[in-house]
Amino acid sequence: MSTDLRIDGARLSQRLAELGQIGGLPGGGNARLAFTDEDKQGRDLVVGWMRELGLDVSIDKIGNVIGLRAGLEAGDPVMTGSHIDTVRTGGRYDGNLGVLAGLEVVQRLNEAGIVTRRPLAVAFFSNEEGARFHPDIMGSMVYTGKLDLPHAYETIGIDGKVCGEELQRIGYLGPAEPGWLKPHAFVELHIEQGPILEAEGLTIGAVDGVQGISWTEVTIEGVSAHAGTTPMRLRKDAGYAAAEIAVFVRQLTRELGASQVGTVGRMEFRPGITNVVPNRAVMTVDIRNPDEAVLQQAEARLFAFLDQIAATEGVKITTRPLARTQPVVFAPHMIDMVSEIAAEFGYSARRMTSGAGHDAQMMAAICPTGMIFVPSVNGLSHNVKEHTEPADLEAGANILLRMMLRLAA
Ligand code: HGY
Ligand code: MN
Ligand code: MN
Repeated sequence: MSTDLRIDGARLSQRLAELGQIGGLPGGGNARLAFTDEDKQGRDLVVGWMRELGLDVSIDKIGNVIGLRAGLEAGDPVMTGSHIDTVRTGGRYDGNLGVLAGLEVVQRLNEAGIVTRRPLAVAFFSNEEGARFHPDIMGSMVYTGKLDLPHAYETIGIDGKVCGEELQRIGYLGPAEPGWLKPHAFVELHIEQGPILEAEGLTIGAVDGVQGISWTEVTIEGVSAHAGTTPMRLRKDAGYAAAEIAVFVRQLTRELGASQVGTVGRMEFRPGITNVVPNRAVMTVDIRNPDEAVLQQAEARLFAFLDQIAATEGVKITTRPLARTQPVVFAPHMIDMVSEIAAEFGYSARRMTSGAGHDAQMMAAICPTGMIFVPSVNGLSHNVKEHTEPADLEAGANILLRMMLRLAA
């Protein structure tokens, strides 16, 4: 079996460009929020490619799609995959690269007439981003039994739609039981979405794990009042309390050290009128840390501050957990294999932990899992300017090809 097989980089970039046209945004990105018409169109395109490549396509009850390629023997497949749903300001590589590189691996093996001992599988998981229906990595959480179907189906989106109904509407509420297929191993190729590889002039990240993630929605209720006549000491200003919380989140990252990150991604005031003190604010807090104990400390500090600001500002604060995952460490032999194969190709590489969440962090609970990172230009992602150089795309996909061959031998 020729081990120096390489992928066709131009074809991979061509598929990325074609998928990127669906929900295409000015500036080069794409918006395909989970279970929207754009998501359906993207799914239809990728499923069409899967079928063209001779894969046996299965769709499960949360819309996860798996394309199976028979091996010489039956048994658990070597699986690769990621997601093709995006955030509203998504780039064309986040998630899409991992799925389309998997298809490129299949096409190269088809062309080379290579059939691996173990079966292979290329998957895309539903709603990895959680940008419309919380939590994120929903499809792979259901797949690995971390979230039950009824709970996923009844989730209400930021647009008021019901998750299960939208999945049904786009025609991807499939018959297969989520998790019916247990992989022998899972490998995900993904862009780094941060600045490290580029800053160090490296091509490949051998990912050792994923940091813990905690998302909370905070609702603050005060009293709307006239902006001119109401003395400051009498105000119950939901907007001001929200602003204090956002400043606290930033302060928390300064106090808890370099690996603590905190983001207030959404903050909405009601009634939202210049001369009316806001009586309602809804905001989200995303805090992450590779160390579970420190992440719990950050959560405890946040909730203590919410109590404190509620008391000092005379407002009512309620919270709703949107997502919570613990830090995950990948299988050492999978991490080492990425480094070894990078060295075989002569690609510069380093070990690193993922700042972003990925489906791989769920798959690590059911099979040996690894991730391959390639650089993001200017460290940008979740931004239409997201870009990875073709040579780096090719390098990552070449490692994926060889790693799947090695795992499936
Ligand atoms: O939020 C994340 O880390 C991922 O992009 N869903
Ligand atoms: Mn992603
Ligand atoms: Mn993302």
